[in-house]
Amino acid sequence: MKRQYKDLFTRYAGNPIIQVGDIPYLANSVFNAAATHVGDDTLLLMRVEDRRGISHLTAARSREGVSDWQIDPGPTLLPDPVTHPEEAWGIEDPRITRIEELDLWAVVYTAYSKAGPLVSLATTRDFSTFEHRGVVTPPEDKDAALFPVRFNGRWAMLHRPVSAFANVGAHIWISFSPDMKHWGDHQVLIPARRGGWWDANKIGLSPPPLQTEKGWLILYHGVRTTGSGCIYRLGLALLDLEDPTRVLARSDEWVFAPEEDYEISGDVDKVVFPCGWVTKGDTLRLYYGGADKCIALATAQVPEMLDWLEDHNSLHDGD
Ligand code: BMA
Repeated sequence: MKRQYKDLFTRYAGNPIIQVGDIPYLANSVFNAAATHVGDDTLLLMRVEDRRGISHLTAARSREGVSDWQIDPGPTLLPDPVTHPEEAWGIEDPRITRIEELDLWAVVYTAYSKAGPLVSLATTRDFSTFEHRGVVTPPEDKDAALFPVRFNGRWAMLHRPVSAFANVGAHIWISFSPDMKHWGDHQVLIPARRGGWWDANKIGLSPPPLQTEKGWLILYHGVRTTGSGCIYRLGLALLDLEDPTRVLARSDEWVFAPEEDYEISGDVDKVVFPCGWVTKGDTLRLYYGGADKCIALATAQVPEMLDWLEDHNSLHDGD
């Protein structure tokens, strides 16, 4: 008999967990935060958009990862347009990967250059000082994150380049590097579907890949264009643990979509946009931007997500 499911994700009743009024200085909005564990704390690296329209990153720490956020008194990581001209119009949407082998965190983010958005890398050991390692892929490219381990000696990164070529769609790619700086062996990993699908034409990675016993669990966003604007929804995929170029599963339906007021209405309406998740045992905490205005939290059970994906695998359906 087919397993029965309720919604995989449960929203925290106190959402949104962080709003612009919680930031200790004036800003326009706070959203799209990366997440990681630092010691016993959960750390969020939040995108804060200032009142010029330029974004920077600010850290928030909490013991339970739900409330009582201690927010840095000023910006934690500012764009550095003097030494990094590609950061002229800000830095956005970070994803954090803990790299045990190097005893550091890699932060991959979108640098908004005058030639368009591109992917940049910084590393840190304490989330107070950062080493800007600079551009890793040229524009237009965003929604990137590193895997925490090497594959046959090389680092791997998921990202979403956009082609100017008409109607080819924007897909999730995978690339490899010996040093995290120089990337090659680029290939399409998960293509956007076409037609009426929820994830037609434009998709992108959401948080970094999560290692599970069945494979690397991927949460990605699909951008559906409608007569009244775009809807950002989320779906799942699974990659082989040893060879992440092998896609084992991809969900047919979306698993999370804008429903609550703080997701439906904001600076950009109908957007749920996670850049981070953390786990404790089987419980997963997903941190996501609501309507480009606030940060919200939802929880899920990893084994249930994997079962659901097995039952909703559309990998071999038509697109
Ligand atoms: C994407 C990114 C996100 C944003 C989303 C909706 O392209 O720029 O930062 O949340 O659009 O506006």
